[in-house]
Amino acid sequence: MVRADRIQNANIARKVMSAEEAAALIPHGSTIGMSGFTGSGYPKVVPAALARRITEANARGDQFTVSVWTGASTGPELDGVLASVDGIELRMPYQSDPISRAKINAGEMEYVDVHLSHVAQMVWEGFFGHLDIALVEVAGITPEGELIPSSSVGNNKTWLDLADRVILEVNSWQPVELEGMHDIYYGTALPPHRKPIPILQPSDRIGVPTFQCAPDKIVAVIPTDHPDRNVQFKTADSASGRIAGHIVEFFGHEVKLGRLPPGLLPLQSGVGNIANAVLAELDEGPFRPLTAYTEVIQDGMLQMLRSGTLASASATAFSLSESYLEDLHANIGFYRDRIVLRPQEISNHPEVVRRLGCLAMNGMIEADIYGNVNSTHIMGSRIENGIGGSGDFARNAYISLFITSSTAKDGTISRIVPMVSHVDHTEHDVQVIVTEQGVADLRGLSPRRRARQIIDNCAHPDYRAALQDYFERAQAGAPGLQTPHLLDEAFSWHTRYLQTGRM
Ligand code: 0RQ
Repeated sequence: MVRADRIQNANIARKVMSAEEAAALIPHGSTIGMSGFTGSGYPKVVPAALARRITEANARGDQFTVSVWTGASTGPELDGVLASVDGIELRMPYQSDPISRAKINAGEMEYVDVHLSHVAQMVWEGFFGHLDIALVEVAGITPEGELIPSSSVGNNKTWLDLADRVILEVNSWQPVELEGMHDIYYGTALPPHRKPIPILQPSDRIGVPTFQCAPDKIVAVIPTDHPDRNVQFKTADSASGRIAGHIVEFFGHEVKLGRLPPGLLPLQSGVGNIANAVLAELDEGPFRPLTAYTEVIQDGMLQMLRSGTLASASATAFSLSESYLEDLHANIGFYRDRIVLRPQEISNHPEVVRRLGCLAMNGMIEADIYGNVNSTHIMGSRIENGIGGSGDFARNAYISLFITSSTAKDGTISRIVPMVSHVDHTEHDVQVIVTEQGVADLRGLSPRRRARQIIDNCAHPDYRAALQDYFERAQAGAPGLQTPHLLDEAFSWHTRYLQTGRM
């Protein structure tokens, strides 16, 4: 139910209008900073009204596009509706929407794929140009005119600070008890004025619970009651279960050697089925008490907070299935004491990730025999999603793991290849690779020793001999033996797949 009492400031309440009226305030060519991160906290009604306006303009023969910046991925009511009317000229910094993906890969939408911790500073530096409008979902507005964040923080602080004009969607579907869960840090600055970010534990609070916004910048307020997009998790398959088992065993080994404490170090976990299976296994495992300094709170983390395995979690957003969303809303007080949601420049900040010593676990498209990782591109050219926060965490983690099944597309693709078709994480940022086959611990190894570990421990048996053969012939025929490659053959696995449907 749309609740007018969520807007407690009389001056701001006077700006309530319909989504259509708000969309009419957005001209062609605008750059809009929108809220939203992994399907939570994105504006739900103004983008659709804007899409209708774009359709009408196009029918009249007028051009109408906007540039859209967000925290990360959003939902069909934002990316989907705007992409389907060819309304987005440029998109950054991350997307996972099927329509947007198709438009980008057809060359019809410009896409800038950015490390998520870099976005705010790049916008402050002015690299991306001027921000005209902030379109931000909030959970409420206090009598003093402060904005209560909703289910993600993302880049909202930056959008609200920098935009000329602000449009707010006040969503009464979001629990009002979210107030107090957020920690909005106003201490960032550009060099040479930066100070240390004083987070020493994942649960530390260093900011304030609300966004500040100059009231005269707010030009429109739209009450809504629309739910966030849910994610659907498949039940863990046997590959995910085996990967999870390998990771728990690996951590156990590190604890035994005294290289990790019994409660491990703050976890960062990507989203998806494998990540959820890993969290479920950790929930059963011997490590206590765990903490998380991550980007997104997913089902597995709520489960671990409930069971007490996880003491606290820091992130910038939620990404939950329907049943866990219900659990969050029903027990919001319990979770508010244990979860801190921060701006993504802080949740993913390299300084903090390095200081806390995060254990980073991210998915990948493919890795090569020397440990370079491709997280973003299919067959070297087609974007899947984007680098997201994987680089923020991988380079700065205490231990950086990349986890995947060893094949894709029913075994027709090996995710271990001679040379990756696109590089997101270089061999220098990839310390451990885990597939259902096993673990390649690459720390301290030279490239040729890495190759043996990766081929022997991680490649699927169907592809292992061919990788071994390539590696041996490369050592015989390459122009050097530090990282031996046969350049005319290095991408032959990808070209064979494109030509025959099998690597
Ligand atoms: O396509 O569904 O059409 O079959 O790519 O692959 O196996 O479902 O992989 O869900 O684990 O995601 C890297 C995309 C992995 C993700 C990536 C095809 C495959 C399928 C997806 P279909 P899977 P996952 C913090 C960190 C970057 C962002 C990030 C990602 C589709 O992990 O976006 O890490 N990472 N953020 O069939 C051809 C290959 C392929 C392939 C997979 N080698 N060749 N197609 N596919 N491998 C994130 C947070 O904390 C939020």
